[in-house]
Amino acid sequence: MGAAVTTSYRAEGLPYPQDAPVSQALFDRASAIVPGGVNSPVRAFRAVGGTPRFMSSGKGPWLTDADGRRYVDLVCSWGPLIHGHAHPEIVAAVQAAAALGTSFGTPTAGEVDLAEEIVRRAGIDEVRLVNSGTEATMTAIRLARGFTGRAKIVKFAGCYHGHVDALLAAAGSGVATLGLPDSPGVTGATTAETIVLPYNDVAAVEAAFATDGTEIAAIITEAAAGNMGVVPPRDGFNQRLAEIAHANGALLIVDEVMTGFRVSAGGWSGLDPVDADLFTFGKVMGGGLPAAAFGGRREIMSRLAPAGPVYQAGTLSGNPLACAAGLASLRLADDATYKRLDELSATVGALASVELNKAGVPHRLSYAGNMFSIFFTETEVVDYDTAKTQDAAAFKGFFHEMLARGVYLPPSAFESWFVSTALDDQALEQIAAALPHAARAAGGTA
Ligand code: HOZ
Repeated sequence: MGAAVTTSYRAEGLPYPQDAPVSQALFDRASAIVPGGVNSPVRAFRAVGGTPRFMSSGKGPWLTDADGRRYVDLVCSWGPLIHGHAHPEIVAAVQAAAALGTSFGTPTAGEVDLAEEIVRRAGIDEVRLVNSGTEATMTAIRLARGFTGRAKIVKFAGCYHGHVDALLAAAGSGVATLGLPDSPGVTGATTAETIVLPYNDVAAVEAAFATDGTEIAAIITEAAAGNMGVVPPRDGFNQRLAEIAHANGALLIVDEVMTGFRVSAGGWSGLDPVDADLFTFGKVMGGGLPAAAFGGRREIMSRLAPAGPVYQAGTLSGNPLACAAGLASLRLADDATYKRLDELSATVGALASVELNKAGVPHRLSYAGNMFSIFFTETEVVDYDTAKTQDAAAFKGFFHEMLARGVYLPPSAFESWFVSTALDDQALEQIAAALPHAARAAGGTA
């Protein structure tokens, strides 16, 4: 579908029109045949209203939509694109792999290369490659149950671990965005074995283990929560979880799908070491293609089929294109990359906070490494209940003013913002120019 090139609006300093006719036409077509018009809920803009933008291309820090409008991208495909869009080395790696064949259903050298890179960075014994974060957490739980011979799982309210049935209880991300209590289709029997506790609350974990300790297979936690907005673990929280789990014969699963290889070479656990038994990974390790993984101690991983009896499989697991993209992305991610991501996220967050303060808008800027989000609330955010104190209307106004001025933010107050090293001066200037308008809109005075 042809797109009218309307970037001149931005060149003249004018906001983009609120309607997006080409995206709207695509959304109408999609809505006729795809539930809600999208293949993953948050991108449908339900929490902020308006027409979801259908993107046609990305280059460096920029996204271009089907209406020909250009945006600075602060979503980065929900985290994977730490080097920005269409990085030449990642594109070349994918092209070279594609030219050799897209899938073989056999082991390949690329899988071994990627697995070695992950194991080295994460400091784990073994890893298994899968296709999505959901698969990774689903299997990690199955493995923890198979290893311990126990059924119950502890998770934290507002943490999201993909759409695994047992973990769709008080979940973050799209479940939080849409304000769903839980998901129909997940049976009570399934979630009866899930104990949901408040995030960052060690006493609640101790109490749960005092009651159910001999039945709990594992605690699963996001390494740093990023699906109720960004809420870092309190100092020592993750390691205390490991101690409580181990004292009771249970395992700790640390979900690094969002943080892994994004916030440091070794993920959140590279910044905040933890004696976890299993880790889950995704996003950055796939370089923008579908790839994820779980791994950990050999004693546990060796229970996985075909080495052991706990079953897991996947036709496209370790796909050659995904492995090539992931490996290229990880090999590009050196100390300078992480330093730059930290600097850029600090810059963007500070720019936003200054403008919100000028506009008199109460907010909390919350970081976990280079992931961050802004909560429109006066309350300190430490868990899901406090995350929910934010003013949804303020976020909506802020979001749409940023969008109109060429900055693409996550269309939900319950998601992280993500930066890439591709953010250059021009992109930062566009963000800086948009923020005063967005801050006033958040205060209802645009
Ligand atoms: N689960 C992702 C956000 N944490 C994807 C959201 C979407 O695309 O709907």
